[in-house]
Amino acid sequence: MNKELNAKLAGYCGKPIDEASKEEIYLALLAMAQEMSEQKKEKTTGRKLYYISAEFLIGKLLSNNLINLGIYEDVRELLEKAGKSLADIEELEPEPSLGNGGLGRLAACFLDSLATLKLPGDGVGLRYHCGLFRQNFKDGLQNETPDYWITGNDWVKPTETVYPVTLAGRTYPVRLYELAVTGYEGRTNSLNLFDLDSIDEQIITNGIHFDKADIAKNLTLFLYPDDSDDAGRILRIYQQYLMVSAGAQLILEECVGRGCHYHDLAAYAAVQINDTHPSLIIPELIRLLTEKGITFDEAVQIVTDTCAYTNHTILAEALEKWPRSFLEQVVPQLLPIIEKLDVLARTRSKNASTAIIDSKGYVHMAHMDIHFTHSVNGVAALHTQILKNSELADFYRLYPEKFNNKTNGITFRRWLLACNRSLAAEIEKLIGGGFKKDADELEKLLAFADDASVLEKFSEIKADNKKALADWLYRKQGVKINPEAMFSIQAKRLHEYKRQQLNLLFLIHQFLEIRSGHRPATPIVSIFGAKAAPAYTIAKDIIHALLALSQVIGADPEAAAYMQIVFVENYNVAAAEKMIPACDLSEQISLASKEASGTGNMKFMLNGAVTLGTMDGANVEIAQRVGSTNIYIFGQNSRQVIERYRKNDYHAADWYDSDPNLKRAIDFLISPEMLAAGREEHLSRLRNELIHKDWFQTLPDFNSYVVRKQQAMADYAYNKKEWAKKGFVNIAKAGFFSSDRTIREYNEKIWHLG
Ligand code: 26Q
Repeated sequence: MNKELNAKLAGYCGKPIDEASKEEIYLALLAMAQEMSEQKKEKTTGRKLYYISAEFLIGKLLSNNLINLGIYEDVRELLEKAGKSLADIEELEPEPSLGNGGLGRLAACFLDSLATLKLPGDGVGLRYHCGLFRQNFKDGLQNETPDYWITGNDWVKPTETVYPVTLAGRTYPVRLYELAVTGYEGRTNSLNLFDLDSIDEQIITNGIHFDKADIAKNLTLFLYPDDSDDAGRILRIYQQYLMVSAGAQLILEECVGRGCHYHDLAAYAAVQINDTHPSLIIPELIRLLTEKGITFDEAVQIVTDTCAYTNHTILAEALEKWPRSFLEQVVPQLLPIIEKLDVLARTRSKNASTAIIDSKGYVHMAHMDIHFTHSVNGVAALHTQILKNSELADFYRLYPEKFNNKTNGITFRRWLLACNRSLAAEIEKLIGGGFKKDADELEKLLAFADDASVLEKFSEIKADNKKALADWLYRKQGVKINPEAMFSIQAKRLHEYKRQQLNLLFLIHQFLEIRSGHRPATPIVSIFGAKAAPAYTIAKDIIHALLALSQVIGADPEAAAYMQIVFVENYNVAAAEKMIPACDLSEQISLASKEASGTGNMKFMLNGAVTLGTMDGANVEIAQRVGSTNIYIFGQNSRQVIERYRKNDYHAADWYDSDPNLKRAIDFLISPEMLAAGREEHLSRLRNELIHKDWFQTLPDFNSYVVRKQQAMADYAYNKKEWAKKGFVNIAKAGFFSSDRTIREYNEKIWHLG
C-alpha cells in the first residue's frame, strides 16, 4: 500500500516526494484525495436529503478527508520517511470559516455523518468569499479584518451549472460550486454552494466595510456576523433568496432528472431547513411548482410534505422577522404567495400569535416554517420542552404531531480521531476500533474505569495535549502558560447569555482572594476563545475586561503564580482542534433555558474534560449520562429562570447590594489598576450593565459558580486519580453525542431516505 501510495502521490507532485515543497505536496494530496472521493460517489435512488443552511462551518479538510478515505496513517508515514511532516503541510491549508458558530458547525458534522452512514444527503448553501471575520486584539479591543480563504486551489470547485435568480427585478446568473463530502469508509455526497461570478473583493475598504448597495459585486462577499443596520438586513434577504432560489432549482432539476413528477416531489426530496435563514424556500418552491401548472393548494401540500424545520434558538432577538417592505423590495415575486400562506394560516388558527404577517407588517419566518412543514424539531431535550411549553406553545397546541426532539451530535472523526490521535489510539488498544463507527462502543471503556494504569495513561495523554497547546500558544501569540496548572476553557461565541462575564467575575474574585491571602487549591489557566459580533457593544466590553484583567494579574507575581488568563485570538475550528484535547474543565455556563443545546460541551466531554455547567441545553443530557459525581452543576435551573422572567421582578442591584463578594468583584472593574490596564468607557459600561440590567441573570448564579468551581479545583488538586476517572467516564459516556446517532434519528423519524 505504502509503495503504491508513494508512487501515486509522487505522480500528483510530478516529482519524488522528498524533492517536493510543502506547497507542492499539499496540492498533490488535495488532488489525490479529490479523485479518490470522486470514486465514492454513488447513484441516488429514492428519497434524497437537501440540508439547506446559510452556514457550513466545515473547517480545514485535508486531515479529515485523509482519515475518512482511510489513508491518513499511510500518508503520514510516507511523508515522514521523505523527511516531511503532515502536520506542517496541514498548516498551509486556509480554513473556510463559512459559519458563525454552533449552527454552522452542526451542519458540517451532519454532512460527515450522512456520508459515513451512506445516506443520500447533500448540503445547499452559499460560497461566501470571506468567512466570519478574522479577529485580532489591539489595545485590548477586538478588530475585524476580512478572512479570505479562496486561493484558486480549493476543495470547493466551480461547475458549469448556472441558475437564473431574480432579485429586485434583475436576473443574475448564479453558479453552482461543489465540495465532495466523503464519509468515513462511506460514500461521497456534495455540498452545493452558490455564488455570483461578478463578486468583487476590491470593494472592501478599511476592515470589513463595503458598499452595501452594489448587489452584483457584494452579494456573497461576507458571511453575516450580525444584522445591526438596515442595509445589512436587506442584504441578508438578498443572500437568503439567492440561496433558496438556486437551491430550489437544483432540487427540482435533480428530482426530475431521476424521473420524479412534480406531484411526487416529496417521494424524491426531503428538505431540512436549518433555522429560519433558508425559510424562503417554502414560498419559492410553491412559486416554482405553480409555474409548472400545479394548483396552489396542491403545491402547499407538496412543500409541506417535503420540508422540515429545525429551530436552534429561543432568544427572541434571533428569531427572524422581516418588514414586508423589505421583502417587497427584494423578492416581489414571493409576496403574493406569502400573503396567501398568511391567509391560509389564519384559517387554521384565529390566534394572532401564530400569524405569519403580524399587525405591524412583519413577516415571521419561523411561523411560516411551522405552518408549512411537516416537522418542527428542537436540538436538545430541554430545548424542545421549552419550545413546546412556552416559546411555541400556541403552535404546539395547533400541531402537536409536528413537534419532535433531535438532540445534537458531533462527528467523532474530526473531534476525536483527527484532533486527538493519541487518545483515539489508546482507546482502540483497550476496546478495539469499533467505536469509530459505533460510538456506543465507547461504553466498553467503563470496564477500565478503576484500572490505575489505564487512568495513568489517560492522564499522560492529557498532559501531553496540554503541553502541545502551551507550545502552540507560545508560537502563535507569544504567551507562556504553565502546563501543570488546571486548564479551564470557555470557547464559543461571545454572548451575554453564554455568560463569559460570569467567568470574568469569578476570576476577579479569585484574584482578590489571593491578594487577601487565600490561595486556591491549584493554579489555573483560564483560556478563552470567542468572537463578538462587530456591533455587539457589551460583548466587546467583556472581551476588553478580560484582556485588562489578564494584564493586571500578569503584573502581580504572587497572583500570577496561581492564575493566568489567555484569550486565544481568532477562535475558529482549527483553534478548537488544538484547545479541546487539552482541556481539564469545560465551561458551559449559559443561563439555564437559553442555550438551545451547545455542541462544544460534547466535544470537550469526548476528549476527557469534566464539565462545569448549568442545567441548560445538552448539559442536562450529559449530566444524566455521566452522573452527578462526574460533572459540576451549579446555578438556577430553567424553571426558576423562566419564572423570574415571567414575574419580571429581577433587580440585579439587590444582589449587588447584598453580597459583599459580588460587590467587590463588580467594583474592581473600575479599580485604579483595571483603569490603568483598560479603558474606562468599556469597563464602567460593563459594570453598569451588570448592576442595573444583567438581563441574563449572572448575579444570582455567582455564588454557586464560585463554590462549584473551587470544588472542582480542589478535586483536581488533591485527588488526581479520582479526577482522571471523572474525565475517563465522560469519554465512555460520550457515545450518545455522536452525530451518527442524531442523523439516524432524523432519518428514521423525518427523512426516510433512500
Ligand atoms: C439572524 C438574523 C440576522 C443575522 C444573523 C442571524 C443569525 C445568525 C446565526 C442567527 C443565529 C445564528 C446562529 C445560531 C446558532 O449557532 N445557534 C446554535 O445552534 C447550535 C446547534 O444547534 C446549538 O448547539 C446552540 O445552542 C445554538 O446557540
